[in-house]
Amino acid sequence: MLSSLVKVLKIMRIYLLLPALLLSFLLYGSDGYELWLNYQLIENQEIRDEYASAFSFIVADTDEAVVGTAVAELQKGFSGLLGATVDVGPTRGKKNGIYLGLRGQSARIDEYLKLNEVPEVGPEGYHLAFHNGDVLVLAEAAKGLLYGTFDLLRTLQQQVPLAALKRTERPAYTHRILNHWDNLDGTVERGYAGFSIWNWHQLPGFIDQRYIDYARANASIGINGTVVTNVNANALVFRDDYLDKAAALADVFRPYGIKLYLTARFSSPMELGGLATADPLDPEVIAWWKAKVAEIYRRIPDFGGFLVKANSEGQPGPREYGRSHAEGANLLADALAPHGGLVMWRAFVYTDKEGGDRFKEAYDEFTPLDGTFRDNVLVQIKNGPIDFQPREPVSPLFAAMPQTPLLLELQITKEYLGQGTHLVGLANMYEEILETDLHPQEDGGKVRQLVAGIAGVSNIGTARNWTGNLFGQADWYAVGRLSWSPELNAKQIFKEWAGLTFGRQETVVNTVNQMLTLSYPACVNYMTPLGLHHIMATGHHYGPGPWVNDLGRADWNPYYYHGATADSIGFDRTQSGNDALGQYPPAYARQFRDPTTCPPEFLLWFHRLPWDYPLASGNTLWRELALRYQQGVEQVAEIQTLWASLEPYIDAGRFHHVRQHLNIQYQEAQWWRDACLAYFSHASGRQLPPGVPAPAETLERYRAISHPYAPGIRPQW
Ligand code: BDP
Repeated sequence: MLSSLVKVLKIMRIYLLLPALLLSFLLYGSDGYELWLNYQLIENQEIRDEYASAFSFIVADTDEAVVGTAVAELQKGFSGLLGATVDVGPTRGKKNGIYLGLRGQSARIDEYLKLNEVPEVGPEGYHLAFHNGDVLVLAEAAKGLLYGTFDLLRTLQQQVPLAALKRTERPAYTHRILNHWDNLDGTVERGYAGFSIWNWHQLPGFIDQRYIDYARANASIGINGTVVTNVNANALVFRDDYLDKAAALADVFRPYGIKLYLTARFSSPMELGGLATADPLDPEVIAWWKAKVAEIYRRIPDFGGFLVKANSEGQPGPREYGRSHAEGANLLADALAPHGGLVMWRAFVYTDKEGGDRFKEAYDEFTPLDGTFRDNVLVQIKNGPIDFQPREPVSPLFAAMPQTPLLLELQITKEYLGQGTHLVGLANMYEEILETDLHPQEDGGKVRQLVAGIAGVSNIGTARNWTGNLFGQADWYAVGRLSWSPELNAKQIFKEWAGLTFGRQETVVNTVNQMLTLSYPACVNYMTPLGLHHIMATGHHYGPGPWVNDLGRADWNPYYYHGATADSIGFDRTQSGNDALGQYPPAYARQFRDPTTCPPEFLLWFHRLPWDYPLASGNTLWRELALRYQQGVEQVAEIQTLWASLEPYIDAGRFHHVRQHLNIQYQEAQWWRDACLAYFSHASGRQLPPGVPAPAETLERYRAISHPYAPGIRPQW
């Protein structure tokens, strides 16, 4: 009698709570801090009841720290999703629960395995199942239980009926890493979300809650490593006191299955160790690195290893001593190998050589070294041959180093894609890159099949919502999900993120998906249509600067990349030019060789053509270029309209936040169109076609715009 009264009261409490919770959410909303992990109460009573009956307690058959993390996450998740507290440990009188267990170590799991065949899931994979009223998360190692838990919670957030729960997941890549370009002074190179979240000054004593929430967010999308310092590295991070600080971060990350990595400045033995050289073959240098690495592992037993940018943009490296990149990488690899550490050696190199094309340099430098790197070296390659442009053909290196494990470096921060003010769903770009098939006549030639992992250059900062622009969260989310399942398509990711972030209503999910889907082609159209590239303003790269042609080195100048004259425009990288196309497998390069078959989005990457060149669309090159700039602006207007339609569904805080950024984006899309078309119409001597408005200002005015304090600029520039 008494117990049924308690039951009724409990149910009433939920009913009373529900409208109040919803109302307060709509009124005050979210500030975005909780990202995609906001675990909102499930409104559908039937589903909530179903979940509540299956999740009345949690049993974890292992006491490793990552499993503790998983259990705590489940409790947090259930309290949000079900509005209920779930006990840990079997509870008398309650029939069904959730079991986290390892194969061979848990009676409940082994009982299930007797009846069901589950393939090996490896060190990080897991199997989820609904069996006899219980939910089972099973794995071979504790980390799998953590990832399985986050997947389960994601599934519940999407309100999937439990009966449908039966799947095995294994990550496609072992290496799923974030790269922070964060400096020890708290600034972030190419960061548009405030300052670095690492407060080096107050570490190791002060552990900001953000570090923990950061680790949790990454674990939830499968990220298992993070490089916390900038590739333009500072040797100071290897000093004792800084290593203690780094160790404190590693301690925070460990229970979330995340390894800490550091960037290594190649000249550290000189700067920190006082040696006269950093020559990789010098015995003293070799000894210095060995000792330093041992010191790191004493503090951080699971230290991940080093990321290195060498002989690029002024960074020191082995070339100064006449040694190759492989000799440089192997020096560090040998020091790390006894401890199980890795070297991620970047292929983003270009030298001061006049007359060379940056496009070709990395390939020329690295392909002869294939097969000469130690086993614990990965070569990390940016997606494109130049530099994170809005749309690049993929780097030819992906198909040219079959004996070396490769990492794909993707940009999450949007240095060349609108930085902090533009909504650009990068998952579309990631999908295009991953699905590019460099060996179209063979199996296994897609970029996603050629790499061993993904490194995403982070967009995280001290902004309350982490990424500054709220929709930047979708890019962070996408890199995590793709590094686990690279075959996911952008639409799946957009919808998933939208549902987790803004709630499950279909209108919201579909509209947010439409916005994100439109946004990438929009950005390419209003910035760099038809394969234009590297035409951003100097230094900060914020806004257009196609006219810039007075910088110290030819290939720093936007003009170098398009060379517009009264007759023609574009960069001839075919056989009649510098034959950069020759670096690709012939079967892939074929389509690009001829301007009539070259996909229009890559046209000016590979061809120099007359302004009146007729395109398949029926337009001349000039007309098509102008119309695409205009289309980009119109697409942003469309995105604004889509967002406006969501006003009734989104809390006021986030709605207004996004609306303001979209307003800026619209103005800036116009700025890009007008400034570029003012310049190109001047260079070509051609009038704008009907349908494209005259630029609002004169070319001189656009050239005079300056942003001395634009964020993210390299301190040394
Ligand atoms: C360029 C950035 C520069 C980075 C460099 C890199 O402008 O700040 O240091 O890439 O990736 O895009 O090393």
